[in-house]
Amino acid sequence: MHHKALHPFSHCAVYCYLNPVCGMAFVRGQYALLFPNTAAGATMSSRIELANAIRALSMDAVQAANSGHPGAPMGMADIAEVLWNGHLKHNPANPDWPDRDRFVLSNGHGSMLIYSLLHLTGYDLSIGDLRNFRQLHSKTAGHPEYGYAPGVETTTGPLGQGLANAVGMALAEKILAGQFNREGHAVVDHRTWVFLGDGCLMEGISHEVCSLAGTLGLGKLVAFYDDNGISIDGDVEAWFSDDTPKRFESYGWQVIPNVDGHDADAISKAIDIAKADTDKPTLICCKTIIGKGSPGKQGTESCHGAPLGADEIQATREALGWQHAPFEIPSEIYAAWDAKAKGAEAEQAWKETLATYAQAHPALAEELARRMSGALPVNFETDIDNYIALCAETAADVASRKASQQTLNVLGPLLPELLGGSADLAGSNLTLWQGSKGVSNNDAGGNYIYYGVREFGMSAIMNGIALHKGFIPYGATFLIFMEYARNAVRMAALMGQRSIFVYTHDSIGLGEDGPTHQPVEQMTSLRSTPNLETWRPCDTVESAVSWKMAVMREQGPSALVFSRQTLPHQYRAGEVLEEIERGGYVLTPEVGELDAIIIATGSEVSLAVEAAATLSESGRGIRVVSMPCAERFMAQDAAYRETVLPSHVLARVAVEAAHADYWYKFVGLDGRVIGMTSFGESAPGDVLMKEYGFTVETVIAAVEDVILD
Ligand SMILES: Cc1ncc(C[n+]2csc(CCOP(=O)(O)OP(=O)(O)O)c2C)c(N)n1
Ligand SMILES: [Mg+2]
Repeated sequence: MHHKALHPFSHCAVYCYLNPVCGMAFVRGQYALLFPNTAAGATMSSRIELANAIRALSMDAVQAANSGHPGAPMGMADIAEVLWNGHLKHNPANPDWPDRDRFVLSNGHGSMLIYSLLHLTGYDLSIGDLRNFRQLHSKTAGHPEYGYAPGVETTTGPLGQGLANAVGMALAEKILAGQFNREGHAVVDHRTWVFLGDGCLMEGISHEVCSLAGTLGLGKLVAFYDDNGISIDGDVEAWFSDDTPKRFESYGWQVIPNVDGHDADAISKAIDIAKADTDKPTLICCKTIIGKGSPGKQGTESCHGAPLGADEIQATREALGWQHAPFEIPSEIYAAWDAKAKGAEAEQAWKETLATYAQAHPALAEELARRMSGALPVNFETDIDNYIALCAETAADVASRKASQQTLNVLGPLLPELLGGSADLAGSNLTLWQGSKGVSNNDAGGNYIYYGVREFGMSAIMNGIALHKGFIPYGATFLIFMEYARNAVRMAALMGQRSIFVYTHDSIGLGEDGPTHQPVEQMTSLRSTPNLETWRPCDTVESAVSWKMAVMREQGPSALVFSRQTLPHQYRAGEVLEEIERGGYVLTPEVGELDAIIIATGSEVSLAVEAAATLSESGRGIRVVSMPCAERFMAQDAAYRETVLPSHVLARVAVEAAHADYWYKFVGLDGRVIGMTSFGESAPGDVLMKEYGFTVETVIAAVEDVILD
């Protein structure tokens, strides 16, 4: 073992480090080479000691919680130390500074790594917060949760998705820079750094997003692969033997292989190489030892996801030469980690760049501020309301996917923040509007991403774009392939991000493509996701309203579900237009006494209206409730819901060409649901609709039935 001087990251110190090439036990004192008299008069700590602070906090917090993952933070501590102390552009006092670098811990199980970093560098995350690791209502949740601890840029834990979010962030940076930077004014200029493990690389989504990141040349994305050869079941050789460097080279990435992830000098050099290439994303492959520092457990899966145990922690303290009590960090170590002054300086420098930009391009500067704040243009609501009124007046019969595209043609010019896309179904999803312009490697000035056939990747990238801010992403596929993207939709909802998921070909009504393509249970799945709003509009008016609601919903995602087939326009009294926003409303009032209620959505609304008309000719008082967004309806006050669905009227029928079960909470067990309970078939759509009972006659019969009950 030897020491050597590193190029210093601060002007007054020479750092020492150890070059551990193996997992040998460490002898106390080996790292404790201190420089007692620096210019500042403080004792400077060695890089290893700084990294050991992460190791100690991580093992002690996991031990205190009696739950968690010490292995990854201990294994990546040296990499994190070099990145955070030497390269990361951030300001602990202002985690929302728009031009900060983004840091993503895609191997989110190593959450104590990011909590340690945030605490040590001076974010508002106290030692008490660290002591509370994994406890109810603490900021330090088991996996990093967006919105809990300041500085956590995205929720991670579902492996591979953090990496996808990071790709989205880097893509957002590139496009925003393309839209706003001007000669001599780089107001958008930051990097995205992501840590990931074997698990992230085994997950299929890593292929989807890294392939796209290479194609689009996201040169300011830098990924660190924690190549420790271990995952939960043990040595990965038996289930993960890819040549990762070759894999990433073939994606068009710059790959830096074989970096000793415990050698600060080597890591820093690799980062310099990564930064120098802004044409390609970079993967730095770091050989590391999981749980490094724990003499009895390092290098094995035993330290992946369980506390080390009191005895092993004691042995680790001795091996590391870390004599401090749990959660006790010496002041000189705090001082060496403290990034507040450096961060304030960096933000100040950016503010000066911004001020010069604002002088040269005042309108752009104002628009950039608006975009980053997420606020909509002041006239947005009036403009879209005018369009909704126009749809009502025009009364066109069109497929709702087409109605969506017509709405986009209105929204596009109003909202330059819309960043569209489709997973290779632009012509079917109808997501291109007249002003859509593709983003490419060489031209980042566009507003539309051709995601290719990558539904999961697209959706998680959209979340990264939304988290980055500056854009409202929308991305589309067939409703059935929402399934491929399911967990990213869930993560958008969990994080409260304004991602707009557009799903067309919404039922058996799509016809000939058959049961593989016909959604049945997907609506239920979407509707049961907390904080997601799912719209299934019935005509041009409801389609435009659904877009308006999705755009205006700042704290969560929306799924907009559109038909392949043409849907007739529905006539409404003028004042009813506003009630569409409540998610459910009386589309057709009953004539006379209210005998029964038909609830319908999307393509089945017209069946309900026709059935009600026929029934009212025979003297029945039938009300049709259109319910394009059941979640939003359920969120209305009880009085409104009572006016739409009076509780004394139990004669109720629901009609929707999706899974029947969802509707029993609205119609009651004595009600009738005309819905799907099986897969569909391959046949023309209108034939299938008849085959599965979506006809006026069936609806009439069901209503007669419930009235008689
Ligand atoms: C999508 C997903 N599947 C499974 C898990 C459960 N899980 C958490 S960590 C892990 C192993 C990850 O291995 P690696 O990335 O090599 O982490 P290391 O053990 O090296 O820290 C698994 C299977 C998860 N978090 N996310
Ligand atoms: Mg691993």
